[in-house]
Amino acid sequence: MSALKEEEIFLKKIEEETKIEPKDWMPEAYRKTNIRQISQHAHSEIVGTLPEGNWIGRAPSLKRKLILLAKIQDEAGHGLYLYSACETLGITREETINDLHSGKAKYASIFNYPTLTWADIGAIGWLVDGAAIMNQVMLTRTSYGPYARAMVKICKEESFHQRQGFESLLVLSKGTTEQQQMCQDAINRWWWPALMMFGPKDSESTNSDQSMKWKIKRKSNDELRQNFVDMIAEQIKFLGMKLPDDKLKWNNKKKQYDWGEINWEEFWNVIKGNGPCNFERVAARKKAWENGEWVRQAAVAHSNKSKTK
Ligand code: FAQ
Repeated sequence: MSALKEEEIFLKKIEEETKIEPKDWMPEAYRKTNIRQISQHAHSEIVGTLPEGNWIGRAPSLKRKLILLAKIQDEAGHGLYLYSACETLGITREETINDLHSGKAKYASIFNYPTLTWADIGAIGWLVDGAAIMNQVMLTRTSYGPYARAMVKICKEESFHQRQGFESLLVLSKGTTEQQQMCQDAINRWWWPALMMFGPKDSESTNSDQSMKWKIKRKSNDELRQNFVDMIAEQIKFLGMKLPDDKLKWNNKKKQYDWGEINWEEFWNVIKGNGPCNFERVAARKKAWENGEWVRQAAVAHSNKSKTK
C-alpha cells in the first residue's frame, strides 16, 4: 500500500476515534511523539518515588507508613506499565532509561523539589497526584491504544493517592498549632510547582498543536491548569488553609477562578536541570540502575536456561 493511502487510513482512524495499535501504520513523528511523552511519563512515575521514599523511615505511625509504602509501590508499577506501553512503539526499555540518565529525556519538574516535613507527603498526594489525575483522565482517551489502556488503571490508583493526601492534611489541619503551620507551609511550597506540572503556557507549548491534532492530548496545558485551580480552590476550604496567591478570586462572569502568575523563569530553570534536587534525583536513579545490574543479569540467565529446557 502506498504511504499516502496508509496516512489516509491513519487519519481516518484518528477522526473516527479508533485507537492506533502497535502494529498499525503510523507516521514516524506520531511514533516519536508518543515515545517522548510516554517515556517521560514513565520516568516521572519512577523518579517521583524518590521524594516520597525519603519519608518511609520517618512516617509518624505504622498506619501512615503502610499507606505511603503502598502508594510508592503503585507509582513504581505505573512506571512499569508505561515503559511497557513505550516498548510497543519499537524502543527498548534500556534505551529509554539511558535517555533519562544522559539528560536527553525529561521527567516532571515537580520531583526536583525536596520533601522537608511530613506534611509534604500529604501535599504531594493532594496537589501532585491531583494535578497528575487532572491530566491523566484526559489521557485515558489518548489516541494510542496501549497508552490509553495503561491510563485507565493508573487513574484509579491515583484517585486513591489524592484522597489519602487530602485526608492526611485534614488531620494536620485539625491538630496542634505547629501541625497547622506545617500543613500551611507545605501547601505554600508545593502549590506553584504543582501548577507548573501542566507545562508551559499554551503560547509557548511547542508540542501541543500537533499532539491535539493527533488526539494524543485532548486539552491544552492552560485549560487543564485552570480546571485544577478551580478544583483545589474549592477543596482547600475544607482544610481551613490558604493557597499562596493573593490574586486568587472567583470570577462570576467567567465561572472560574482568576489567579496570579507562575514564575516561568523558575519553571524553565528546573527543566534545564537547575532545580533544587535535579542532580540528586538523576544520581539516585543511575545508582539504582548500576546496583540492579546483577538482578537483570540473573533474570536473563534464568530465562535463557528455561528456554533450553
Ligand atoms: N516538567 O510542548 P509542551 C505523576 C517539557 S506523573 C518537565 O507543552 P507536551 C504521578 C515538555 O516535555 C507526572 N518537562 O510539551 C506521581 C517539552 O519538552 P520536550 C507526569 C516539562 O509534551 C505523583 C517542553 O517542556 N505526568 O505525577 C513539563 O505537549 C506523585 C515543552 O512543553 C506526565 O508526564 C514539566 N512539568 O506537554 C508519581 C503526563 N512540562 O519533551 C509519584 C504525560 C512541559 O519537547 C508521586 N505528559 N515539559 O523536550 C503530558 O501530558 C505532557 O507531556 C505535558 C507537557 C503536559 C507534561
